[in-house]
Amino acid sequence: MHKNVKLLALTAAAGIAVFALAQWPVKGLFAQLGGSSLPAGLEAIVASRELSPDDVEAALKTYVPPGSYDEFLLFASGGQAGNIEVIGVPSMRLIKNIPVFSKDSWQGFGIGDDDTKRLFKQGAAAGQIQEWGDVHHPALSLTNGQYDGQFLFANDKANARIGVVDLRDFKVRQIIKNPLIATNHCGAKMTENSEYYVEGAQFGNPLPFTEFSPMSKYKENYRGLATFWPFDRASGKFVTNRSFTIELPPYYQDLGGMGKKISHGWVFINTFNAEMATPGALEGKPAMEVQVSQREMDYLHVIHWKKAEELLASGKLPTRTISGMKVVSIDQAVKAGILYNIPEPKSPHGSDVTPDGRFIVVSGKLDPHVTVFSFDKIQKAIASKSFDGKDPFGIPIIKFDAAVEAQVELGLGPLHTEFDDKGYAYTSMFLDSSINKWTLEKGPRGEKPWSLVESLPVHYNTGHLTVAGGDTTQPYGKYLVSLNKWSLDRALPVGPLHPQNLQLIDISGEKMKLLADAPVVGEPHYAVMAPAKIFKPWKVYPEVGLNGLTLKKSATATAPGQERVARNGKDVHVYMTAIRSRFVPDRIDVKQGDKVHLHITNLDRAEDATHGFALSAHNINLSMDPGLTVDVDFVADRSGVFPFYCSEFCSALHMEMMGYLTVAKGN
Ligand code: RUQ
Ligand code: CUA
Repeated sequence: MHKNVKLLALTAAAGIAVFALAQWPVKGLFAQLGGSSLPAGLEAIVASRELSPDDVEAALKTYVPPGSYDEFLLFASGGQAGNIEVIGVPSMRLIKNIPVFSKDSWQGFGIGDDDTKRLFKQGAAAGQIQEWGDVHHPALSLTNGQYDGQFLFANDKANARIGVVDLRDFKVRQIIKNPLIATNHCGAKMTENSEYYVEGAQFGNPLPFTEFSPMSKYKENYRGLATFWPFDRASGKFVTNRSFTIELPPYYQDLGGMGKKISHGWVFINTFNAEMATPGALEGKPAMEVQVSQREMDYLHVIHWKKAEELLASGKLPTRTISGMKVVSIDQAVKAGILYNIPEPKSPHGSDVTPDGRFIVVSGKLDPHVTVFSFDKIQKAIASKSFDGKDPFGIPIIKFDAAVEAQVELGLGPLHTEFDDKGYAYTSMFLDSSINKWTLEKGPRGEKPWSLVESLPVHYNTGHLTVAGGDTTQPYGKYLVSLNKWSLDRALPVGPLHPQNLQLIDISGEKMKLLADAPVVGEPHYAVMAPAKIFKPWKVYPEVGLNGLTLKKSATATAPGQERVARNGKDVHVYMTAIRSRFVPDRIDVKQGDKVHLHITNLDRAEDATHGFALSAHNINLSMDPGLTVDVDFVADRSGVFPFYCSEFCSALHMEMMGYLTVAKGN
């Protein structure tokens, strides 16, 4: 189909291409088109590259000319790479890597500097510093349920941690560790006004997880939970001592949908392993995947966090303190009417709330339907006590029929759903490898309600998808990105470990259209997409001598002319400045065994004038953006002569931006 496409035919077939060409600010070119054909030069390119009309249309839609900007920013989780990748849409070009839990020597993150050490210490798990993370679910801060462009949050599934990224400089400001659980999977991310980040446990464990209990006591002693971490916009930090936790059964809490508008104040967290299976392959137990898929139904936890917050504030909800965390027991939560279950089919993953807050869409990977629950019906069921008994922990089970609004047959392996600006829903189909578009209660083009409209194949095995603003109260629509688990033949072969593959899909028209493949590194579990214009990052730091973690004037900032070396016994403090293209001082002479404290201030005020500080044989590389003061401590434990140099090519005389650390033999 790519053979010898005649551009005359293309004109008719791809009116959009011509329309897009008409948008080009190249008047001459459009005139040459004459409404019927492309100029010979373009025709030759199309022919020699064997492009189809569809290819040409996709190319035009994704092309961002040199010097121009993308319309959207995509924040894609880097999975086990522990980072977030910032990608421009529609070009799908990588713009930035944000290291969150893992080191990144480009940004001098975790390569010796004191700030990352402090940050990693906050995020220590069971007393041990973790130098990586498994980032699954990025979330943007919200105001009235819409992205406000201020903060980005990322969870670390492996260690039940959350990182806060400040979008003024796209850097991590805080890492918090939930001391009760070993792993998380992010119940529902941010509430409508970023009041709370809701963290759901993943795998059951004793509370806290650092307390041993034998697996044979799983039902008795293991638990799950949802922790509500209050976020304070002014400081840009979680106020950890004001968090509260609702204890949950040791089913595996999975993804969650956050109430919006009328359902604000509620969260809907699905679970799997209502079987409460435990592993034991060597004792002859079936594999976990078999044990955990026994039941037809798991449970969706329905939690009224707003009421919990009110009751806690007025002292009417008893709590106990475990590992410094305020915990509401399951019994108390049930008694207070803040915790219910609804049966949900089968191996559920996505739990997604429609932009109007009225419906919760659950995707059960082993059920060919998505199940749509009505918030209104849930409220009525609670009020009229339409329960089907209780689960083994005493949590009332809302009758499935009383809560369900629709079940939409979509195909195999529905996983996650988001919404556009027109009233369509889109579900990623893991087994079918497709994006399926369907209608909610009203078909925007007169289609049947609650019905499949279109299925677009993706390559391959899509996990999550993201629509621009697709988890907010006002989606932007326009683009959808499918985050595929397998890439197989989609990229040039580069060895047995394949890249992961993002696919950009245009959803602005009547039919979905695949525009581009974009291989990435790290498992992309989820991504959020927002218009670039809502972000207002700094070009340089607002003043000189700021500490990168506190954004306050650093106690070790050094003004020009104040550079010095101050010795105090074995402690040698070096107050250094960096400016194109020199370090002052540029020689540091110490004795073996001295403890060296470098404090380097980048005095440059020019945009993009970042300096690096690479020190040979000491595992140190710093990065000082214009205005920052960066500190590093190390023991000069080996004698020798160690050059240091700027590792960021900052000027014509960048190669000369260097110095020496000399370490004389001690006695
Ligand atoms: S998850 S696909 Cu956290 Cu869905 Cu990975
Ligand atoms: Cu500073 Cu290169």
